[in-house]
Amino acid sequence: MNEARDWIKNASSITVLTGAGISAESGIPTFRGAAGLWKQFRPQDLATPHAFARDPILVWEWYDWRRGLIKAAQPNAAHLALAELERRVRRFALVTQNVDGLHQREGSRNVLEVHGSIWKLRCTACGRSWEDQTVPLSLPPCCECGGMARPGVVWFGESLPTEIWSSAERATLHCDVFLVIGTSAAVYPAAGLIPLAKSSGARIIEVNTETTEISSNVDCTLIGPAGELLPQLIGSNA
Ligand code: BJW
Ligand code: ZN
Repeated sequence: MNEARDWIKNASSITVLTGAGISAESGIPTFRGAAGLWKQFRPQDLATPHAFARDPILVWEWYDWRRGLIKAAQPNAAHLALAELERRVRRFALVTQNVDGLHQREGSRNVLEVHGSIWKLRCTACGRSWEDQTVPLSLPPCCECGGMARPGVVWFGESLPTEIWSSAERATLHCDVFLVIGTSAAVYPAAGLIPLAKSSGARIIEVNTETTEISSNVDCTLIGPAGELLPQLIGSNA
């Protein structure tokens, strides 16, 4: 912990990759693991373009339920620690796989949402995208063309938003410290940022409640809840 804290203190450029685990202490379920969403629901029924084409109502019901959980949740100490870190470091980027928007709610600014946002809707006919925070959602048709809206998230088999992904890769290539927080690092291409950071010479620090497939390839793994460890690591509770 002390050594990792020094790497952070001395870094002038930090990039962070977060996953569902950082929002777990806010009461938002993760995807994998014993209490994960994929234990209860099959990803192929809910998180693919094919699933939406087959049963858009079912998919929307699931997203509407998750929007309700997220809206009622509050960012936790880990989100706060990262927002504080951003204010202290010269160059900072927060690459998140999360669609919940909790980083922004806690004040993080340079957030790259590589899997989209649950608060965005996109027209399946004309591609127009808009924000909608209502819960429950009344699912209005597109006001330009009347087409059906879909959640503005990235499903399996879909490409990541090009510009945002390029920014994430650039931030990964040019950082001194790369923090990996609350992700199983099982989903690509996001997980591929970790070896990319390593090959460009960054120190990699992982924070997770358990070891993951990347733990043996990082410089330091801190085991424990992000809401407890991040304030200590970043010195925001000192
Ligand atoms: C705590 C904690 C606490 C708990 N504190 N820690 C290369 C190799 C193999 C496969 C592929 C590959 N390239 C592409 C693929 C296919 C696929 C993929 O990766 N599949 C793998 C699963 C095998 N990838 C894709 O399809 C991607 N698209 C793509 O590659 O496009 C190119 C292409 C186009 C066309 C054809 C082919 C290729 C898109 C992936 C989209 C993922 N979408 C989802 C849903 C988003 C919308 C929604 O939210 O509904 O994104 S799936 C889900 O997984 C979600 C997450 O962002 C993502 C990652 O999960 P995450 O965040 O890591 O969460 P968990 O639950 O896995 O882990 C939580 C962790 O937290 C655990 O480790 C806990 O221990 C820890 N934890 N509490 C700290 N308190
Ligand atoms: Zn439209």
